[in-house]
Amino acid sequence: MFAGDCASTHDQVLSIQVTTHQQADIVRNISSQYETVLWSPTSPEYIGAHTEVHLFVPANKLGTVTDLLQTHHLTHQVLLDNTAELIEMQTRNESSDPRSSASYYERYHSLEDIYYWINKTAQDYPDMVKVTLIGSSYEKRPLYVLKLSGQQERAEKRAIWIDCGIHAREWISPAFCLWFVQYSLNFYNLNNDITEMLNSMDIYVLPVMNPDGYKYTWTTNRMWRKNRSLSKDSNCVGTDLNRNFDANWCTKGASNRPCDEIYCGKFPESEPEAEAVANFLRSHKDSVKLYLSIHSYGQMLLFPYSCSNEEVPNHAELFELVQEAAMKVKRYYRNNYKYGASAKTIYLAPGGSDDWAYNLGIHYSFTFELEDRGRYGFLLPPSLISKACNEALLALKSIALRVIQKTQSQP
Ligand code: 9B3
Ligand code: ZN
Ligand code: ZN
Repeated sequence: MFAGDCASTHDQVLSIQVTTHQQADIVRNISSQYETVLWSPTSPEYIGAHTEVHLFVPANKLGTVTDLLQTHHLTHQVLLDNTAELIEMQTRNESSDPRSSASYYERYHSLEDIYYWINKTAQDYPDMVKVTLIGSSYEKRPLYVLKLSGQQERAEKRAIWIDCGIHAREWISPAFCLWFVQYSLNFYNLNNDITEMLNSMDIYVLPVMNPDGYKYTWTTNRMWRKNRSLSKDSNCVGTDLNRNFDANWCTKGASNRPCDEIYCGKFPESEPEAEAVANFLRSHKDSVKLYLSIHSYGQMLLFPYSCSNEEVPNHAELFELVQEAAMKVKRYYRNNYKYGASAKTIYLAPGGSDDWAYNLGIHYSFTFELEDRGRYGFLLPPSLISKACNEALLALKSIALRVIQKTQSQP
């Protein structure tokens, strides 16, 4: 059944330890061939000496790839040998389950189901939830934002923005948005933190910013990252929405080649999904005090800049906020989140929504990278959703409550 020590009948995800620049070249090369999918880092150009690389390799290419690794003295471990099984686990019982049970939030949901959920949630909580259409995707799917409000009416309330699902394959991200909305609605007037948050701020939640890509990960390719827009002069599909914002757009850390995972698009906000979010934030920039974008994986609390090695003027303040949040996550969930300015903590990358929002004037701007820490990568089993969401929720509350204090005197 097994031909040779490393061969497998399954697709695998390998963890490869790169230690030299020459090895980095080799792995960059491998990762752009053999039908592999780079899981971490996001793009071959982020692979340097001393990088741990996570690479999805289809079964029929495993022999070739592992031979190459061996030839160049690259050590690797098999991170996952059961990707098909994990994908099956993530999509099991989806449509048949009741849509209101508690376990609803401990499963992943199809796009159709999420649209249904948005509608149902607005109906069930008419006093607290308003749904707004902020635009539509490339394939004309609606982009709905839920506005959560507590019962204390105020004329010009401050606000928080949270978007999930910029990247299609990061399924824990939309799951978190659903989790967060449900938690907020259930615990308003029961949990002090959430009550204070909703009394001081409106919270805008965009559960799936990239619905076309998300749909595609359910039907065709679980590892898809970008949106699904077509390019005129290329057969490759999709723009990386987190490279399409107007923040040092398409400089180092993004690509102008439509076939790449970090393709920046034709021009800033060329993609309807990015444009819709940018338009909404531009028209709410005076009220929105806190911007939050949810991604996975890697467990990090990041803040601007990503698009430059420069420190933002309130770097120290932002650093304190993520440090405190990470400390709480460590204390309550015994989990280590990395934290810091993006360019130094993850990689230099332009065109991201958080940097753009910061430059717009939203000076509390963050990207969360949720679990997994590498064991399952994008294929985090449903049984681990609750832990991933609870710790992110704790970090979110910690930061939001601080921002509420800090912006108190302002309108
Ligand atoms: C990238 C950028 Cl460009 C940003 N501004 N903030 C965070 C990131 C990291 C995510 C990405 O888009 O690569 C991680 Se999936
Ligand atoms: Zn992402
Ligand atoms: Zn990520």
